[in-house]
Amino acid sequence: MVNATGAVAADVLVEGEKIAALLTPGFAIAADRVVDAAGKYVIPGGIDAHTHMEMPFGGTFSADTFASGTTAAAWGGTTTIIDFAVQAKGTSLMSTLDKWHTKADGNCAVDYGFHMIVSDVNDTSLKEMESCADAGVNSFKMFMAYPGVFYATDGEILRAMQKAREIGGTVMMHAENGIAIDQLVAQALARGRTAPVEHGLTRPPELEGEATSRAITLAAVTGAPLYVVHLSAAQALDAVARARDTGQNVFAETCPQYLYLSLEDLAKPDFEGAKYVASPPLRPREHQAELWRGLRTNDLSVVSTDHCPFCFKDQKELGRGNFAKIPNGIPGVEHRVDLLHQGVVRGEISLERWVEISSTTPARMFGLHPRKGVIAPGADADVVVYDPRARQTISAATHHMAVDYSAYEGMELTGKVDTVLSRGRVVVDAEGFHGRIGHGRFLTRELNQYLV
Ligand code: DUC
Ligand code: ZN
Ligand code: ZN
Ligand code: ZN
Repeated sequence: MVNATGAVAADVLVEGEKIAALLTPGFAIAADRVVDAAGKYVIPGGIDAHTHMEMPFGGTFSADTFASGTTAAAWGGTTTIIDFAVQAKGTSLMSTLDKWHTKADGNCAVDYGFHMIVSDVNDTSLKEMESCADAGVNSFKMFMAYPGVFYATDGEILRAMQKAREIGGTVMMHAENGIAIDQLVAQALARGRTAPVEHGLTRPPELEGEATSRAITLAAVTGAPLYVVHLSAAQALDAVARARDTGQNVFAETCPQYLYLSLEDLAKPDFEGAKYVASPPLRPREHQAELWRGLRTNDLSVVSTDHCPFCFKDQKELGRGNFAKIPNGIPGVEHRVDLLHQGVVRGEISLERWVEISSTTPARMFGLHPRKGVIAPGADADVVVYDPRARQTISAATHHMAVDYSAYEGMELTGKVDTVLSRGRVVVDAEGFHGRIGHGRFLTRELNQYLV
């Protein structure tokens, strides 16, 4: 059994939806069902704190529904997702929350929570942040990118951070300088540069570094906790590390695509690069070593997927002839636990750190611990039996996400999910999926447990 705090040989006793006890092996007791995990790891179910199921985008939707996306999550050993409710400009936060409940409630195979994207900062929505927090949604994403859509000015960010500080909420930041990026995009298009790689070239890492520093400064001025989402660039990591060295409540996540994929993928010919368009963009390969180092030093605390799948056919195609119109996002909810286990296999992170960044820290960061993120008496029995020696090859032909390609097609992995329990029910085992759409429950979340 592996927790973030260490690995021990133990039998995990499950009763109903909860973990009842941890027993010394050999103290066998009568059980209705025994899952033999000899030679395997028993870990807390993965928590993917950043997904986008059926997210509206330019007249289309991200390809996974809550049903298909949470089923794929379960296959990959993730038993909790936190998805983003998206405030459309001119609408209220609470009606947005209702809308996302309508999409997700009764339709999830594993447990789920929400963050709120605040795209319209005004007196009403600032006040509504309090109601959101009371409804178990106390983390608020804002954008320094996408002028005219989600973009918030520094003044708006400042006001939302003041409110977050007041209510103990965490501001999650998409930190890229969208004003400068929009100029670079317009210039590239004016020169006839339309291929997917231009998406990466017009969003240079310096503009992520700059925005990250600015967000950190605004957080310092307001005293708000800041969680930088999908950090991709060494420049941004430097800014986070400096802030953390001063003791500021600044945290960051990265995503598997930034650890394993690069600008070279975005440069693939014949529009294939479109499969790799996400924001921030994939970076030159040199950034990867920095990100792994950040995971070891805890300057990066969490790995989430930013799972936002768009089919290559029909959806990514919208951007043929204009890279700026390619829907942003890479599918990944099914493979995060496996891809991070490769970090253990390659000696980048320890076994315990694997559990910490994929389950325990997201649970604590987003107020789900000790119910989630740990194998301990009283916790929900979200348990994964993981076979560290099994081999698998990632392919769209065998994955369960509702998307027609894999960004990791052909990648060979060591380690594979063997059995998955969600609140005491076996939802995946060697025979297949035994879960049920509607089993997943909405999780109201407590405050960030890392705040000092
Ligand atoms: N940011 C996200 O977090 N997800 C999808 C697109 C984006 O810009
Ligand atoms: Zn973002
Ligand atoms: Zn996202
Ligand atoms: Zn079975």
